[in-house]
Amino acid sequence: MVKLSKSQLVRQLAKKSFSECDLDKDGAIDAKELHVGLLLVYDKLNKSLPVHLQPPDHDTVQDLLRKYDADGTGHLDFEEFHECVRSVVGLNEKAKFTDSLPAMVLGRMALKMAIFPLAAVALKALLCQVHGAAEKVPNGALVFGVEGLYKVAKVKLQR
Ligand SMILES: [Ca+2]
Repeated sequence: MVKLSKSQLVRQLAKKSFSECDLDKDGAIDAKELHVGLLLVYDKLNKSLPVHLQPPDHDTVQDLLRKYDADGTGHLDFEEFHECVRSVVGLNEKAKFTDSLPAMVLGRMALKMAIFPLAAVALKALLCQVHGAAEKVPNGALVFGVEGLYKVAKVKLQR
């Protein structure tokens, strides 16, 4: 079997996604097609990852399209789409890695793995001061509780 380099793999992935996204088969990806394609990617990631990534909204997709639409046609041809995919997976030297999906996933995982347990420990220390029984509450339950509170707070903030 021929071993493909990372960029060759990404090019293959981009080719496959391109034909999947190009719903009207006109050989270009417009804003609507790009949005549908990205929602599918995020849906797949959210199903297989222990964290939730916020899928891009309409404005983010418009920005993305403008950024990679090198010739200003209002849609992406395959080469433009390929550049876009390379950025999304963190392979594009011209784009910031922090904007890529792996960076986002790592960021969210780090948040889940570090921030929530830390908050849970702080909460437990606080509860123990107020009420000794908190000592018996398992840390896992507190992490779960803190994460739940965080989600509720985030939903409220977004409104
Ligand atoms: Ca199209």
